[in-house]
Amino acid sequence: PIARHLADYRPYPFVLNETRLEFQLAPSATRVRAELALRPRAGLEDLVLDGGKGLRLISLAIDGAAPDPAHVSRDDEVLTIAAAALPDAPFTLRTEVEIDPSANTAFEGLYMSGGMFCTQCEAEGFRHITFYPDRPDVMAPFRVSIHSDKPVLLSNGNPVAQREGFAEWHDPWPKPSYLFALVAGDLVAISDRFATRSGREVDLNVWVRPGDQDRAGFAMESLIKSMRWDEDVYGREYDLDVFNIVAVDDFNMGAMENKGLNIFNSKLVLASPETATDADYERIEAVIAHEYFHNWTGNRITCRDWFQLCLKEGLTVFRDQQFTSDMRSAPVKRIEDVRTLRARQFREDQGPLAHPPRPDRYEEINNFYTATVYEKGAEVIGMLKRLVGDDGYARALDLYFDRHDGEAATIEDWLKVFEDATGRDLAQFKRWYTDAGTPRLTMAEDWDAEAGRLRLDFTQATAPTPGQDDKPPRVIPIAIGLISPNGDEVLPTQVLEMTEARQSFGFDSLGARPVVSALRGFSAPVMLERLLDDATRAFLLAHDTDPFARWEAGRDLALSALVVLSQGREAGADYVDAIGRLAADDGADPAFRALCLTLPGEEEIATRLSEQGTTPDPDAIHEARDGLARRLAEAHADLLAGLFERMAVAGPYAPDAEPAARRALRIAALGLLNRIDGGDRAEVLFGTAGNMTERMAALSCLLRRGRGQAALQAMHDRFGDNRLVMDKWFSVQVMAAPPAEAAAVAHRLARRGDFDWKNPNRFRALLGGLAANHAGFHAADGAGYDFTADWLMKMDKANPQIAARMSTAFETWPRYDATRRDRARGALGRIAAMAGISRNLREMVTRMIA
Ligand code: B3K
Ligand code: ZN
Repeated sequence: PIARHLADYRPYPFVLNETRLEFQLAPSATRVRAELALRPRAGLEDLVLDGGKGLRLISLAIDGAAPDPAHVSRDDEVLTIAAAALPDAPFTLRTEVEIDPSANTAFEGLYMSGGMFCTQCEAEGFRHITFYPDRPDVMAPFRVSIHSDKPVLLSNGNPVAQREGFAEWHDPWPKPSYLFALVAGDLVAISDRFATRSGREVDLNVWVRPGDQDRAGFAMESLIKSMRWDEDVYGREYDLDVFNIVAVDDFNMGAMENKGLNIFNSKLVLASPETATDADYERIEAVIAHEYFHNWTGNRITCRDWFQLCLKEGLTVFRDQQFTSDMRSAPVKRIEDVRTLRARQFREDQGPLAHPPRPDRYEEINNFYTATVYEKGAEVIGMLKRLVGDDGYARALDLYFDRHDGEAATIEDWLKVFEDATGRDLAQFKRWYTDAGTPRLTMAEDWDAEAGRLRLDFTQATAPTPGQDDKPPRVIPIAIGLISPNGDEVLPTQVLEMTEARQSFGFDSLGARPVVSALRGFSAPVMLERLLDDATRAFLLAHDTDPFARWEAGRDLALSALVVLSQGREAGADYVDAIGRLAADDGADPAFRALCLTLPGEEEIATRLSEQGTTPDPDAIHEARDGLARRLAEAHADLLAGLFERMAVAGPYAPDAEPAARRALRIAALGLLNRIDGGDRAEVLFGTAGNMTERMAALSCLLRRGRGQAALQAMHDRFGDNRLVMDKWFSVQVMAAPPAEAAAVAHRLARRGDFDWKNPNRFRALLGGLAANHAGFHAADGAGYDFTADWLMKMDKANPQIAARMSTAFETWPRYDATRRDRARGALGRIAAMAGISRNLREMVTRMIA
């Protein structure tokens, strides 16, 4: 295995002034002619171009002449032209290759989806299209011409010429190859216009397959909101005459920010009330924004190398989170983000795949598009903003855009703009980028009643992670508030800056002993440990002025009860009472109440147990959670039934935050009531719901009561030809299956003719659905592990990126009991021993069993 190391970076020895590409598209024999204007950077060296086995080289010329074949060599990864065959002056390299998009099942490079040509080049897909210095620090303007009989021909930048069978595009903004895109297909657009604040008129198009236009309007609205927001909040304007978005059905991830031509997984574009849930709408809005925001944070300023990936991803996630907070409810968004962070990133950080936001070694870069790079990358920026303040942040960002526009930058460059703009030394802060692992922060209180003085004693420690044993202390911003026993806030939020392994902070002139509201807004991505009794947690759930801390108090109450219950002892009375009071509080935002009424998931309970040094038992956790949910329902049956009725939204569906919040609370109530009404309410709701949000919720409830068959059939009859709805249909059956049957249900579904497994969405629906069924995936007989391993091995031959990504279902295996560990290790061992395993999957499995 060949690892790449951050320390080995050196600039490319040639400067690329311009890239010209000409495509002659044909499904199994596409011709690509490339013309690169190059010049040696300093001393003349060999010219090494990336390009794999899939490129059939037709011709090669330097300044119009074929080089001596003795000076040209190829292996599986690169084409090398010896320095002896190059002029020590600017020159033109011309190549022509033939490629086979129809055979490209990895969906990397140029491939076909539903009869259309499309591309995915990040991170290293461009090398499957032509020979090229396929690295982000080599940037050039592109001129692209396309010959094809498809009616719509798109590439990056502005259109230069369009006629039947031909189009030419010019992108004046120098860009790396990973931002290249091409689309050719039978597509229709919904179109609009946007005038930037300096007066540029931009044509906006969302391209979809004929028949899908009526589901593209929300994506367009989201795009326009994003463009305006980036001008208003970051002062960033769009810089081309057109902005195109294309929806494709076969796509390895969510979407891609190619310059001026964003390509999206159709599930993140297409939405109608009948087919998409509130969560889908919120996600579409966020991802449209995310990709659009990349135009500045990613495209105008890109990454020097792939180790710096979080430079663009962490920042762009942070920006899309700010955007959603502004469009919807900021407190609810913060709570949702923390839930995702804990479920995905803390999980990653505590297992064999832990790595820092800026890794310094990888074998396959596609394995590092992770929750740590994205979500923790965003958290780190949130901390930076908290430490330097809003003004400092704004000045640093302005300086970043001024100083690095047009460049390929590093995390060092990023931190330097903050240092220069604010005068702050960020040497210690940098550890958040270079060190893996989630710090464990403990807080103890010392109350001096005589003096009216409270002292908070903190310690921080981070457990070793693979390859990093030593974890020096980090800067941790700890937001604190103090609440008096009568519920009034006596000290509004203050940020304590912890820099040492142990540190104390004092608060004077207090009349009575206050209750401490700690880590408000989740001010740092740490695990906070403090001794707190249930009565105090219930007090915070009732009185905390910080919505995150308030929600967190309820979650802690629930988790502490669930931990005890899963160990066969009695607990939960305080929790049941406190939640009843909150549910009845009509002054509180329905979305917030919905979050509080949702019990922590089984995975989260397992994580809490293993953080406490206990081996989680998935079956016991499943029962404990079920039992507590039932008790909540029994204790508050009337209240919940009232909420279920009152939160019904009258009138036509709108995906806005306010009606979505009401539906969320209604569904949370339904989920609990479903445990005591035998599924009757769900059945009525399934039959009458006028939107997919409630229909899916009802279906899931029915399946959990073992009476979903008629509903499944009805849904299939109505939506059988809608791929996105059928993905939901596949996944809900596995997710809602009783744990002991989950693998068998998955197995049965996988044998269906419409289990089109090469489609990443369909594959994820089934395999991801199983992984999300905690006790089902971790069934003690190993059926979940074996089913997953078999499919990963099959998928690896077609699409290594998807196989590698889905293998993370196994990443927590070391924390379970010996029986499960043996079976999981056996399944992983089988994968590792597979002949012809991809670099992607091999790296993942090797790290997991190391
Ligand atoms: N930058 C792309 C992700 C590319 C993933 C390549 N395996 C989407 C995004 O983060 O916006
Ligand atoms: Zn991104």
